[in-house]
Amino acid sequence: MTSPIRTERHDNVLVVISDNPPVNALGQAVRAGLKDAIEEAMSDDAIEAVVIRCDGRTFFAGADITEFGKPPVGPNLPETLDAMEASDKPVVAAIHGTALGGGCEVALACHYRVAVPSAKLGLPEVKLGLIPGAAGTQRLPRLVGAEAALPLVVGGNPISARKAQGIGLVDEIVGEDSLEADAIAFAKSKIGQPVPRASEGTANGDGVRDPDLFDRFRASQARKIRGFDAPNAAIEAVKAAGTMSYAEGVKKERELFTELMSGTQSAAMRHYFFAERAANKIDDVPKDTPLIPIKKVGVIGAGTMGGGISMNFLSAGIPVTILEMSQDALDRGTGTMRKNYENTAKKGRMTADQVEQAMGLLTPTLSYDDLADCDLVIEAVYESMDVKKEVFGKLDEVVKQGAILASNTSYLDVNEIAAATQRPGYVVGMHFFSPANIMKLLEVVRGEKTRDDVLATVMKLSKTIGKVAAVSGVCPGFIGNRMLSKRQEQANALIMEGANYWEVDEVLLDFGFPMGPFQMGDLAGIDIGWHRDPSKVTTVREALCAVGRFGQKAGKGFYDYDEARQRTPSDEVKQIIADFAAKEGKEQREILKDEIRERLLYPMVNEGAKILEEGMAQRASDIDVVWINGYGWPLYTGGPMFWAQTIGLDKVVEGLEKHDLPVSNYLRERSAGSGKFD
Ligand code: T1G
Repeated sequence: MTSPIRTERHDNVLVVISDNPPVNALGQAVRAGLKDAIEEAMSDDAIEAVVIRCDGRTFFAGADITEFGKPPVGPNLPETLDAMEASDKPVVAAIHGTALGGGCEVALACHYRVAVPSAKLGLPEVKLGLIPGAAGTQRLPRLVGAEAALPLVVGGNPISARKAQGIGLVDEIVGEDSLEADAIAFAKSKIGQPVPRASEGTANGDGVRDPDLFDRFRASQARKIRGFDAPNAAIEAVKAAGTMSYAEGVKKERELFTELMSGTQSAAMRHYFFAERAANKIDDVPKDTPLIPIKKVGVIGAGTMGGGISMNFLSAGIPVTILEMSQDALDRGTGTMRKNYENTAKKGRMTADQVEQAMGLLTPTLSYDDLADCDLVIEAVYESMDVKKEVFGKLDEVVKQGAILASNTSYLDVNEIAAATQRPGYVVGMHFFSPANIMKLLEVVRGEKTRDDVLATVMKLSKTIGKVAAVSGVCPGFIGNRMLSKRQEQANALIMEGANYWEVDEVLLDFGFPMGPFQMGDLAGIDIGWHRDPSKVTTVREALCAVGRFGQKAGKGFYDYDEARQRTPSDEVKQIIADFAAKEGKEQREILKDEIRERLLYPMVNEGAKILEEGMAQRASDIDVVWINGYGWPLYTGGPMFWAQTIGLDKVVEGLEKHDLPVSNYLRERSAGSGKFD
């Protein structure tokens, strides 16, 4: 098999080129080829400088993640990079695309780095539950200083070539279309000069002067890194660069890396990496299915959902015509969209021009006729089947043939909605999650008659608007809400049986969710949908509303809130629940957190198994993608189905049986078999 690495001589410069699509991952063949090429350059006196570049869309985008978890095969990257750096011949990294992870480490081991303006550089290993493992945590702080290195290593987000130049990671920005020639010229200009090495000295030259830097940084990231192991390890590795010799620092990095690699969090996050990409593929839709061009989108409803949905397309440069029933509602909706954009601009994440650009693509209207030439229309109207059917009936009359008609419904039957039109093949569900311009998840609901090209178009479009899409079949609640209802059922049952509602929330918080159901209820408002009759009390929520406990906005709901909105459990609420239980003749008992956790989470896994068994999800990993992106299931456990496999499906079955909860045949069968869903 030919090596993915080749070399070309340009006078006294050897250009080492990798051609390993799709992203020049540093797999075994690439590492071996790199090693040989570097040895060729070092042993030939006619070669006085080296340029390393990649064919295709990007410079090395990291180690080959598919090799992880398998026995390591040499040569190993760190040794190859140390040998290269030790050379006295200048080695220049010529960067385009995304130099990530091991790719960025290759660049760091080069003596110089040049990049095209559109290039990005980063160390995203923490997003895989790892830290850089080829001396990135040691070279980067020595090159750019610990302060600049920390956000890159601990946050894992890439930076632009210009920003990289600003911190000293990139030496020169070269022509977008003349990378190789400019890199060769740059390399020639360095011949005969002493070569700089990023492994020399310690971070910040003579060590980090600000001893509190690391603790301060850790505190500033507390909310984001809660529960994750890798970010703390990354901070420790960068700290080592400021206090240890390079050799000792690399040893420390290796220890931290190895521990993370063998841990459950990295296995979970590597699973998620591939799960997210798999979710965008539809097994029975050919890859080359022709796509429907989406040049203009219509949105019906300018409320919270309609406005948020519209912003996704506007931000991606796709014009939107938004329809409301009254001018007042239309003005309110478009006003809210502008305010959201302006808030984003205030945080520096958008420029004022970009706000105007986005809003300039918006056409408000009161008339269905203005939707006639849309390629896709998404309704985000009131969750009532009658209303949806009426809307789709009108769309069917007005909108051009061949356009996609999508419903943002969160649980209604998309087949029934499709039947209200003469074009059921063009009807699909696009279930966004509130706030729709922020939440990444998009549940694409495939009707019985939804056409392949409609599905393929919506899946591609989801990437264009920055969403993570997963396909669901038509069933109540699709994937996410169907499993959520099982957790909610148990949460309500638990507090009636005597569990403290704040401990139900704590169990989910401790597990890694952003908040629990009762805290969420207070945030959203206990009085949503309340009939406003305090004398009519048939549920705990009605009882709370009856005494003015509407939630955070009222200073009290399930919890009491102080001015800083800090919550404390309420004896009054505990008593209200106890009274309810007594009225229903329910014996209350002490319920420990282990039982709470099992009864909240195991029924979700069981429902996920039923979803798979019914074919409502293509694969278990799609369910993981839904729950991580739509409901805050902690990424470091890989999602409900991967987590269940990690703790053992047999444990889940046992727990369900212990609490007299249903066990689906599919779950039982998988537990007794491979112990895996997919
Ligand atoms: N290894 C293996 N396959 C990879 C890969 C990788 N590093 N990166 C991408 N792919 C596959 C991906 O699964 C998909 O496959 C195809 O390439 C296109 O990817 C030693 C230990 C580079 C920004 O974390 O962030 O280096 O689905 O759909 O949207 O210290 O891929 O087509 O079959 O994402 O244009 C660190 C991960 C590794 C970078 C391109 N590097 N990749 O995005 O395409 S750990 C990363 C990405 C490491 C060192 C440590 C993105 C991308 P398929 P894609 P994209």
